[in-house]
Amino acid sequence: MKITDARVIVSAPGRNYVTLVVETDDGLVGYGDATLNGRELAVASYLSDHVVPLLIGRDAHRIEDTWQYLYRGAYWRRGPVTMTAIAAVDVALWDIKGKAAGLPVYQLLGGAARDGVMVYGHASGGDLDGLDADVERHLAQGYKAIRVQSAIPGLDATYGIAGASPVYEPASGARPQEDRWETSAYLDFAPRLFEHVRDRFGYGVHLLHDMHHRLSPIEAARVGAALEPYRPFWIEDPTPAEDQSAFRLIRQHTTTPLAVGEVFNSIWDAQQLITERLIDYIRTSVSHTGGITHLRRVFSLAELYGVRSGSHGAGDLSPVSLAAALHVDLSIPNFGIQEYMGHLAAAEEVFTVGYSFRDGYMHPGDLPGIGVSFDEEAAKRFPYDPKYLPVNRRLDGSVHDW
Ligand code: KDG
Ligand code: MG
Repeated sequence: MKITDARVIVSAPGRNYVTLVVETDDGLVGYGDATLNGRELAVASYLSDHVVPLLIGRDAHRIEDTWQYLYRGAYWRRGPVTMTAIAAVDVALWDIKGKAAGLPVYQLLGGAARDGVMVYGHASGGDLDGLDADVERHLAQGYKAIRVQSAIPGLDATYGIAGASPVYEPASGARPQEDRWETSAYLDFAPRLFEHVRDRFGYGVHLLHDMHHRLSPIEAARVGAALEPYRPFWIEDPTPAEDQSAFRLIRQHTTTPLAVGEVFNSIWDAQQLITERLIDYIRTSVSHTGGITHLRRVFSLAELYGVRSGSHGAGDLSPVSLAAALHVDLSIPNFGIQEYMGHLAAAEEVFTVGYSFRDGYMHPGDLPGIGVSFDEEAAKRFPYDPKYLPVNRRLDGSVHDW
């Protein structure tokens, strides 16, 4: 089965998505997600200019060979642009293989290892009362696990607060929005946030929290220890993620479970974290970590060391990526949890999905392949809308991790 055509469509149904469409001489079409928030056109060019010409004429069934060819064959390795591009090709080929076999991709990955995939939703508030209302909304929808974020008193703009939009979207504007950060304000506030939510809702729901790379190792250690009585499911990205050794210090001081990985793009980014058991959950995403083929490799390494999966699933991953993640989640032995933010209504005009949510669990569905279709004509109604992720500055004006 030969690849006859591949093209990249950049559209903005509610937000920007980069979608790869791959066609074969058997008449099958596969879809991959190549979205890299705020840097969309870099991946679109990598694919259109450098990868698509290599795909034409290749055997669509040879997924591993194509992965190796694009990864090793480029000589230049890793990096979010390269690995997001490879991911889009990989997922499109798994989609085609599933369609050729008449089976959902999770069946090709060994079949269901569980009945459903526990997901966590995002609750946030401009203050703790606002957060309460959002937690209540999620509980009413059946969520068993909820990420809790609140604006921090004294700081104007804080990561993770949805505002009026039903789906949190940090990217905006023709220039990056500038947020303000002061670590001491956060260190005092985080335990109060957890105390408040546990007092109000008890211990029957899993609570998660994202620190978004802002703390030093010893600051993260202090918050992790302070949060122990409130039993977080995890604290996410406590420190800038490039420094794997930082987690050793955090680990020495707290039993609060640690999660990291949404900005990783290769197994090498997590090698030390996994093999030294410095984390509890690896959050690599299917779209930024080389697709299903490489994500499974990361999770298999993690399985050996008792580390569980917790895949990134923000709204900037298109429905194609969310579906691909669900197929992996359903089939691996060391699944932990899946992030689920959902997508804006406009995305439903372009993507038709086979996955479902019920009572806190998701299932990828049983359509052949990945189970998401993409309407290229509808996508034309939503032209690309360039946006940037915010930049973070400390109160003294210096740039801080966002
Ligand atoms: O594009 C950046 C977002 O994906 C990220 O800020 C979301 O941290 C995030 C999360 O955990 O969903
Ligand atoms: Mg995060």
